[in-house]
Amino acid sequence: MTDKTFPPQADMAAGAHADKATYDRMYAHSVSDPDGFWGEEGKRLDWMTPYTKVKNTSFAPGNIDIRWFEDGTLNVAANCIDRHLADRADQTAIIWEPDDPKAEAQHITYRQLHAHVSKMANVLKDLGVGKGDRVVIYLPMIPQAAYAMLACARIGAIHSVVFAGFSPDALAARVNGSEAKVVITADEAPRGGRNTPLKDNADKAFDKITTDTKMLVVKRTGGDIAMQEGRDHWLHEMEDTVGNDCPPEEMNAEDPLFILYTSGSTGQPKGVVHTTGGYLVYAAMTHQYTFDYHDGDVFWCTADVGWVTGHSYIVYGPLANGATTLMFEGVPTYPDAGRFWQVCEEHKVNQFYTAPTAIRALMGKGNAFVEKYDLSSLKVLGTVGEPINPEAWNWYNEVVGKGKVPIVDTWWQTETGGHLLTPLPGATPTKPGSATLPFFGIKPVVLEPETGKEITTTEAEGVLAIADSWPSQMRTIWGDHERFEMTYFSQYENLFFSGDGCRRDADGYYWITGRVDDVINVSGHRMGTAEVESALVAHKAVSEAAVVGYPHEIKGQGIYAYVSLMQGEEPTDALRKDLETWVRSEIGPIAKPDLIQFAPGLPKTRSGKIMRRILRKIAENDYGSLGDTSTLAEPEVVDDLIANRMNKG
Ligand code: 6R9
Repeated sequence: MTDKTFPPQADMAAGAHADKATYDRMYAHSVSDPDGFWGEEGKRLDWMTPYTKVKNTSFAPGNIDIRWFEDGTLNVAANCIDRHLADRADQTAIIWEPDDPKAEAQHITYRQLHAHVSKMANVLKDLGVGKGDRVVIYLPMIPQAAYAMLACARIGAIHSVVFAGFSPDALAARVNGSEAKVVITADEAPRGGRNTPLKDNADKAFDKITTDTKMLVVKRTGGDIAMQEGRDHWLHEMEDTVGNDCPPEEMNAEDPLFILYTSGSTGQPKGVVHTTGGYLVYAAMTHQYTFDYHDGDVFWCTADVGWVTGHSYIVYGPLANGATTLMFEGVPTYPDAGRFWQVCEEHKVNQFYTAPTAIRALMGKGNAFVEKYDLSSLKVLGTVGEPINPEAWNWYNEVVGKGKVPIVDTWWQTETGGHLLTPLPGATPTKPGSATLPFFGIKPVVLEPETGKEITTTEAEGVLAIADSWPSQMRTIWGDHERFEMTYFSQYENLFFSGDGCRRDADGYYWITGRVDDVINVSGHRMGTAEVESALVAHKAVSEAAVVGYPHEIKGQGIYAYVSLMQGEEPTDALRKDLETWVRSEIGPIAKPDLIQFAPGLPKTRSGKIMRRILRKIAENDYGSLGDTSTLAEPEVVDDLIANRMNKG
């Protein structure tokens, strides 16, 4: 089978940062001489002390040690703001589009950004935050979220952004885990015409927060909230008491910049740690090349700053490049399914970056919502978060891009900091559904899952690992370097294991086939099945639970939960609703199971291990291939599971 390919258009290639020849030459250089290549690329930043060492990394068992530019010093906020003031103080840094389409957008210049960030940095200092301290940011998509991240960077504090859709319990766990000195939140978070009581949620979290932590509150809506004397402070009141000047702290390239919690296959979410120099070099470089960003362009990434995509491609990459970055508070379908395209028209967006789940949802609403708007400013369309199915790719290409705008399907992870597999708009012929080729410096390898042997033929199918370090690789798991090694380096020696399956075709193109571990991808959000299970079993009616993913038309994957009840509990619809609400409140709305099946027993091996393979097959409606069930302790439970499955499609 030959896949349809879409070569870059000649005019795009001519004006692009990289055409095919440039990509080939730079890629070859990047992997044959990483020190030389990244030594040059590092100069895209302003250093306080220039580095003399570039790469010093080890994937060796027992000694996972990753350092880039290790003797250089710099400040991320100075690189994202101060150094642009000479040339572009009055250029818009952030366009903020509020949830309410009738409310006016804000244009924040680099000069204004400098003032806002400096003030917030001084407020944080007044609250006792210093270099190396942690600050949790629990904010909606408002400019203050970016100010807060940059304010931390400015004073050398480590931020940990918690998605505003997470529950009080999830917030408390992250505050406790990082022993944060301050939580920055807002009174309320408007989204899709409704206000979430964010400060109330934070208050609930504080009931479970065991550290000595203060709260800094942004006034977003002016809604009625309670402030606790001594603990809670209004940002605007404190800003009246501090000066405008806050010199950027000198940071080592390997000082942590942020922690971001993400789900894994076992246990509770882990705090991924990114550091200062390498992260920013790579975020800036990928933003420039992957999106072919040029001075004066308006760039819009629709992710939330609570995810890594928002960190690297709303805040750090674009601002390091002196770009204009758009920040959107709302949702794709409010007031209607034309909202994205209306914003693209209004702000003449040049690069638009979103998730396949949003594309699929909008595709289902019909083309009229797109066709109403003038999208002629678009130059590059991007996707991220999950595999994009060819139907959605084609719709994005034909209906949104009118067949003229290159699509970049970017594969990467919280752990990788920036794009690892992606086309470059002027260089790479694309194929719908493929993340195509490695970015500069990335050496992907495909392994046989069982043996770990590298498959060296061009065509290959197996699991995806990366053979060498790149500057924005995560450095450790907060407080648990051993778990870092166990999670990413213990499966296959001397390689970083991605957790994804993939296929490499005859042209050397990579096709991600999805997670091979117990992580499911719901609307582009990572969810560990273990997390949902532990929330379910925390309910008094539940004795045991097993969670798997199943194919879902819009979300990519849905959450399917098999639940066994305590003696005497009745499997009613009311209980099912109650369990849904329970999981929402334990983790957040994104973790709510789509389907809950009450199961008198779960399929287990004689040693008591739940056979997830079988549960997955049943959820997928694929029992022809259940495989060998003879090793089960009670083979008959499978018949009951099949007879009562919820997914009747
Ligand atoms: C950036 C981000 C990472 C997981 C990753 C993979 C999936 C991301 C993808 C993709 C296919 C793409 N994923 N991009 N799968 N094609 N273009 O999403 O980070 O939230 O950590 O998720 O998402 O399974 O392993 P994160």
